[in-house]
Amino acid sequence: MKRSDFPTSFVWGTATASYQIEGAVAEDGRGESIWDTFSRRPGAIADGQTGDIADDHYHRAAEDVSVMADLGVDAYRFSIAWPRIQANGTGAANHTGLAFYRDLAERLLARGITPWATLYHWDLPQALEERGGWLERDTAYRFAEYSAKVTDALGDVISNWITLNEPWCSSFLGYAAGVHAPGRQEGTVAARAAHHLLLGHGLALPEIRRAVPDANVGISLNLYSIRAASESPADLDAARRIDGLGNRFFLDPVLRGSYPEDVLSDLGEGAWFHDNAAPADLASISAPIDFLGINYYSRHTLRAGAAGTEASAYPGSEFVEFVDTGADKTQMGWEIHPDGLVDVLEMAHSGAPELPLYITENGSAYEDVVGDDGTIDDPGRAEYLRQHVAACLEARQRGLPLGGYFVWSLMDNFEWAWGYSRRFGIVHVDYDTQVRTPKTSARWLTAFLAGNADTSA
Ligand code: IFM
Repeated sequence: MKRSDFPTSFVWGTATASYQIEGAVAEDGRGESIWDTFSRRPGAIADGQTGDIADDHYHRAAEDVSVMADLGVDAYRFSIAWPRIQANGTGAANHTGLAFYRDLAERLLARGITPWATLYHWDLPQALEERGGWLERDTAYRFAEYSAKVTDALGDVISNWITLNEPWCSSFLGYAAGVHAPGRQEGTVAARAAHHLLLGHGLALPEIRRAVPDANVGISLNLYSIRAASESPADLDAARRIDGLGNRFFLDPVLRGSYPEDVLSDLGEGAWFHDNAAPADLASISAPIDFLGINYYSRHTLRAGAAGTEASAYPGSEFVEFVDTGADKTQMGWEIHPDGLVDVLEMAHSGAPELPLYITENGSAYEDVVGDDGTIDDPGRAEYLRQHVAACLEARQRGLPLGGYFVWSLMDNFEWAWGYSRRFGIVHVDYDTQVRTPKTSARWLTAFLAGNADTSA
């Protein structure tokens, strides 16, 4: 496998998100986000840490752009912190916040790296959460207003825009399981948060297109390859439910303009959606996008089981069991199935045959060891990366319209409820010194991008 097996237009990038790397949470007019609040809740974060400093990227953006230039990537996907732009989620834009992202974009462009900006990667202004957060329809309008301000200000230096990152996480992990900010356990009502997130995406689209005439706009969904553990009707139904809530509940409204009826019925939310998710909402949500971003990490194998006792990320389907198939896992406990990447591309492609697809995240956490000489050899992550790049090639050879691949993540960072105990970076971050060191996986990527054939298989 060589880079030249892919078209020259194929985009090779790395990805991060604001709260996970920036730090500087109280600087230059940034307001509080739901993650600032949630990370201070006792027991919410595995290692009791916050994103207060994280990778200190806010002060080290120039260095981080140089790290990327040395890697040889074409593109960088980062997110814009809403509370840096509007401290309380409404009102005039904070020019200092905008200036930070303009400076970042200009530095990237100067090094030949194309910026891809995500408008919402989970850091909702806390003030909006206090008004009901994503359970309130008004938050969708606030998001569209914020998106307009950002794209009006930065559309001359950034043309690639992603509205939302992984709305399943924002809604079901945030408002049902309660393991992500804002940490609420509202059961099936979390589906309403999903609708308001998607409505925000739909309302933001025309704003972005107005502000950036050459915009390339999409949304990033976390999709899973789903299998039933057996052909038994109960196991097939378990797979249908998780595929429904995790994949189709987001793909269908965006690509087809409707919510899957079976999922609304599993959730018992049909009446609310009938009364509140109007045809006009669905027309906005399904307005044409230029690409679909897919974040792919793993496959789920499902069977019917006993109801769990913890608040579920799949409300209405608490009796479904995730089966350990014995496949190798990353440190997250996520099974490694590179062929699942092809499955999710096929799934998205079947719903929208003309739509370009991008893997906007893919990566792995491993327990890294810093060698005596300061190097970090991460064969597990390097192999995960190689296998998933090979899956991208397989997808293209099957004719799937895959236009690019972004590694999650450029560098180790705050892994949400896991704090700093999980490292996804291909570049190591020493949190005491903030020194960045490319790992073996990064060196593999650099060699691959430089055109060296991969011989490690
Ligand atoms: O770190 C996250 C990222 O913010 C969203 N997608 C999954 C990654 C790994 O958990």
